[in-house]
Amino acid sequence: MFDKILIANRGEIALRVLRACRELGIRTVAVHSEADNEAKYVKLADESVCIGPAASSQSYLNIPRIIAAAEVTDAEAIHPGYGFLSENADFAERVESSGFAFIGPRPETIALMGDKVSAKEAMKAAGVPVVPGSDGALPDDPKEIVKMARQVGYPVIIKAAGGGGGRGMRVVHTEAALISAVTTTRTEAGAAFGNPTVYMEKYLENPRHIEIQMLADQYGHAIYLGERDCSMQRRHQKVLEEAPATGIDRKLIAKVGDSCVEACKRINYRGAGTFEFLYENGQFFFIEMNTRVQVEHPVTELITGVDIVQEQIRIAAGEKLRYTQKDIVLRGHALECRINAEDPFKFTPSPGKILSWHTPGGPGIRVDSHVYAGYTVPSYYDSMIGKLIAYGDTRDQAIRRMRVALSEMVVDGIKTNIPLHQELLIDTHFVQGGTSIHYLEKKLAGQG
Ligand code: MV4
Repeated sequence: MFDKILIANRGEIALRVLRACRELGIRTVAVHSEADNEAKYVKLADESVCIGPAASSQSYLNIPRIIAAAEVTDAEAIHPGYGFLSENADFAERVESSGFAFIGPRPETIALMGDKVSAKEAMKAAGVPVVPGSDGALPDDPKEIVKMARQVGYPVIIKAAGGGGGRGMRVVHTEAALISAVTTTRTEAGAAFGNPTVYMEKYLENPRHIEIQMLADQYGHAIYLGERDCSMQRRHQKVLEEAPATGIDRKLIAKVGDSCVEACKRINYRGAGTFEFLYENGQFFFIEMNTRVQVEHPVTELITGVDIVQEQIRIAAGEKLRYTQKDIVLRGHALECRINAEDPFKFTPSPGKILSWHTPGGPGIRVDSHVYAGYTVPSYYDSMIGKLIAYGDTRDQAIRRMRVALSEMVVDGIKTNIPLHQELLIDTHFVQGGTSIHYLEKKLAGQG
């Protein structure tokens, strides 16, 4: 096992990784920007290194500084968390070529999955169900593109190979709009991602966003840890996640999960990863794979009993998976509310000093947060200040526990989205379960 790990991230995930390290008896190095000098997890870490000014581009995205910090502290491995450099193949490559272990997949795997065209091809070849579409990059010839769209059937969606997470895509409803949409998406993709490659898919009008959590070791073993429903989102920002997904045939999930296991084995996947699917009319369609630990990993931890961050570390250290698929038994239900420093209905950021902070507790409640009374939420980074996670034997019990937890939670000094969560937790459609990716935006627009 590693002696010392450098945590190349900030906020709640830095603290989450720190806790996993401590439990494993691993020393920690926190790297931080000038804006995060006072963060408590920085003081909790065994060592800390300031890697630059507040702007992420000069600190949390500054590859040479992070590698230099690992060198001067003699760390053995680097955990990238989520966001920032976590899915940057060049970073993973430079971490490994500098002699450190990257706690994540091989750089080539990150690059393969970063290109959404090659990711989809790899998954299709492995037997994972994918959205019908162009089967690769779109050709230049407009006539061929028109022909493809007729075969796929309108509406179609044009997506950038270098995009993902909702960036670089355009829905097309008619043949008249097709070619200009392709041209615009190409131009924007070239400018935004340095890659003008685009592809086409059938546009699914009202799907749910279901994702499957994977773990794979370096010896050809892979397992899936069930699924999460992340449909409750606004502008591609998830708001509330849960596991398992309600109302989906468990046999179908097992079949899709098995195909994900097969895919991980084929691409020689290493570490934790997530297969993102759209689910509509009883069918799963792969869209993207995430090669990092995700914000919402705790809901999976609660229903499986697996510590995903510890497993990431064990895998990177060269240990064999400690679980086989039959060890993974889903039990109960978990919900996660992302707590953001923002106006609950206007969504404008609300950074500033937290004057009081009281977190809920009791059976089945978990709070993952780095903040405390007196902490100032910096304006430089995303607005998430913590995650409130509720577990119950049933979804109904998890919902009840979450309602109580939200009512106990006190955050003074800044605005938070807690009032939005309180509304959602009594929303009849949410309580019923199975709402689509468009539900929250429609509700907020007054059509819910
Ligand atoms: C789609 C889609 C409908 N049909 N692809 C958005 C984020 C990126 N990961 C893929 N996205 C979508 N791809 C097809 N063929 C609808 C979305 C989409 C979406 C997906 C997941 C979660 C939220 C979303 C919000 C809007 C659109």
